[in-house]
This record gives sequence, structure tokens and C-alpha cells, in this order.
Amino acid sequence: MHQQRTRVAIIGAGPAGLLLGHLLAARGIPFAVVEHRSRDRVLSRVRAGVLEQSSVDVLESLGLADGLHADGLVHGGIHLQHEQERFHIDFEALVGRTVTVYGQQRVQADLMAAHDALGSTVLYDAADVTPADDGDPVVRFTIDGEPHELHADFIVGADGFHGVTKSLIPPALLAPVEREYDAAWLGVLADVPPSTDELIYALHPDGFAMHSMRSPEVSRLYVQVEPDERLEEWSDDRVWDALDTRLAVPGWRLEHGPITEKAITRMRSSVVSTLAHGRVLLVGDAGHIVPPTGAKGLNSAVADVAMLGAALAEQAGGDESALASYSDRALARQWKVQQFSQSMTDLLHVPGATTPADERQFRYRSRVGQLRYISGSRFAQQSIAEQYTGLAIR
Ligand code: FAS
Ligand code: PHB
Repeated sequence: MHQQRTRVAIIGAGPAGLLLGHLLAARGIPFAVVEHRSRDRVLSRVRAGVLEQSSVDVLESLGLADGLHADGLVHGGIHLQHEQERFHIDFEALVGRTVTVYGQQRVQADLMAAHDALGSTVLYDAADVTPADDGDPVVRFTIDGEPHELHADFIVGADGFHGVTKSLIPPALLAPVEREYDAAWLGVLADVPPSTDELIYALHPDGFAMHSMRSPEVSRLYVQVEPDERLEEWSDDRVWDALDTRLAVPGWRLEHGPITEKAITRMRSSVVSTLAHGRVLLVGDAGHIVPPTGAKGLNSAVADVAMLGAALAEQAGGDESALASYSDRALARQWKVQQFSQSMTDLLHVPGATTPADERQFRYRSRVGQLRYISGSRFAQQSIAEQYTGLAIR
């Protein structure tokens, strides 16, 4: 039996877990990260693409922003589109802030490399990870068949939506609140330069489409599909046809290229009712998930980690107040993010195929009306700009 003791045991080496490790390391607080997948598997996940200004600021404060400053694409706004009309929301003019397009895989690689340089304890390929808190928080697991016990003062679940840590919180207190959406996203990576300067979010009678990117050479694109659709039903040609149709505006052309990655992601909102129970704490997807329309998943994880990292540092200094209020503060911010993600999703997606035809038509036309209102209202655009670039983290 390998026995270890640390101050903070972090379960999960995704962006939340590794970023929390960096925040703790910067404050001299001992920690260890336990991850049940391999390092390569964690790094292989293609997920988020946009960093809020708030997230860039957190990474910068830890000296972890060199990669995103070198290769990130700073965007001063987004395009919204309906009925072949595209309009720009100018974040810089409206709220003086920007976002940075920098894929989650790059963020992950930067966090991993920085932990390697620190010599941090990040344990991959851990099996049967079992946290327990019977007064002495401990995480039990095996690596290569060898049993391990990691005793800690705190256990932080950074283990995502299907993680194990939340099982330590009594169900009546965890009490997740959820919404299923009658749509899913089919996302592709394509080796072709983006056909747009900034992201395009488009509402079309056939469904939502988005043009994002990963670099000047790689495009990231999405189309709305039915929740139960399978990848086999979507050939590359069908994907490009749908994107051409849904993103079309007169005089503009979408460049095609080889699709190198294709996946369908269900859309769901879920928020637990507490992120803290005794010495057990949750951050990121372990506590909440959002539909990706508002680009908030990864950014919400960063916000939780910034709040919890500061609270654990203050607790180490003898002041428990920030830790005592962490869950309330993080959840209060998260519900603002949930409503933004929900509103962007409802605004830009057509109702699912099971919706009666006349209701589907009414809801589509009312969305067109809302987009027309937004295109002509500085106030409506300022609200979107303020939320898309990131609310304050406090
Ligand atoms: P993560 O899920 O990233 O990381 C959790 C880690 O814990 C994983 O490495 C997992 O292997 C590990 N783990 C789980 N159970 C464990 C156990 N029992 N023991 C040990 N380790 C365990 N967000 C956006 O903003 N835009 C997007 O386009 C977008 N697309 C997405 C597509 C998909 C398919 C998914 C699933 C999510 C997407 N997201 C997107 C959201 C995503 O980016 C998350 O918000 C982000 O990964 C959150 O980071 P973490 O909280 O660290 O959780
Ligand atoms: C992405 O580039 O993957 C991306 C961008 C914005 C979103 C969702 C995904 O809202």
C-alpha cells in the first residue's frame, strides 16, 4: 500500500483540475491530482474553443498565457445571422473587451507542460478511484495494480459531469437541476483556412450552424442535428451541404477541406445545488454543464477554480470565510451563465422534429424577430457582449 498525505487531493486532470493545481502551487499549498485516463487520452479530447477575457486574465496571472498569446486568435466580436442577413456584434466598441480563440486541447497541453516543469504530482491511469470522507478525507485507487491511499485535508472533484466525487455529497443536498435540449451539435475539424474573420452563429430553418476555428489553417464548424442522430447518417458531403445552406449569405463562400474529426455532442444544462459539503468541493463540469452555444463550459470551470483557489489559500492563512461562501458565490455566477447559455441556445436553434409544425414555425419566426431586434439595438448587443466576454469572477 502506497500511503501519501497532501493538503488538497484533486480528482480529475482536465482543465479545472490542472488549473486548480497551478493556483495552489502558486500559493505554496501542497496538492496531488488523480486522473483515471491516460495523459494522451486526456489531451486527445477536442472540446471548447473560446476563452473569455476573464479566463485569459486568470491564465495570465499564473504565467500560463504564453501559448495563447503566441497562437491564440484575439477576436473583437462575433457575427450573428438569420435569413441570409449577417450582422456583427462589436465587443470592443460595446464593452471594451475581447475573447481569444484557443482550443481546449492547447490549454490542456499548456497546463500539463507547466505541471511537468513544476514536478507536480499528477497521477494518470489511476483505476477504481474511490474518494471517502469519514472525517479523514482520503482517495483510494490503484495504479498498475498497486493500491494507493491519498489522505488530504480537502478533496476537490474536478472529475467532470460523470465524475465520482459528487457521490460524497448527500443526494438531497446535491439535488441537480436540469434541462434537456431537443437538439445536439455535430462538430467537425477541417484542414481548411477559416472563411470568416470571427465566429458566425447562424439560425436557419433547417437548424443552427456555426463557423469557428482553431488556427489560420484549421476550421471548427458545427451543425444542429436531432438528439438521437448518429454519426453514420452524416457523410462529409452532407455536413458541407448543410453548412453551405445554413451559413449562406449573398457574395460569401464557405471554403471546404478534409474533415479530420467529427463528433456529436448532446446538449444539456445541469447545475447541482451545492458545490461544497464538509471537506469535499466541486469545480467545473463536476458541478454544472451548459450547452456550448455561449462558449461557457470551459470558462465556467476557470471561474470556479479561480474562486476556490483563492478561498483555499485564505483558509490556509486562517480565514475560512471565502471557503464558507465559495459554493454560494460560484453557483450565483453559474446561474447567470446558465441563463445566457440557455438564451443563446433558444435564440439560435430551431425546435426539434417532434415539435408540431405550426409551433415550430411560430418559434422560428419569433427567433427571427428577436435577431432582427438585436441587430438594431445597441443595448441588446451590449448585453450579449458583456456576457459573452465574461462576467466578473468574485
Ligand atoms: P472535464 O470533463 O474536461 O475533465 C474531467 C477529468 O476528470 C477528465 O480528464 C476525466 O477523465 C477525469 N475523471 C472523470 N472521472 C474520474 C474518476 N472517477 N477518477 C479520476 N478521474 C476522473 N465547452 C465549450 O465552452 N465549448 C465547446 O464547444 C465544448 N464542447 C464540448 C464537447 C464535449 C464532447 C464535451 C463533453 C464538453 C464540451 N465542452 C465545451 C465543455 C468542456 O469544454 C468542459 O466545460 C470542460 O472540459 C470542463 O473542464 P473540467 O471541469 O476539467 O471537466
Ligand atoms: C468552438 O470553437 O469549439 C466553439 C466556439 C464557440 C462556441 C462553442 C464552440 O460557442
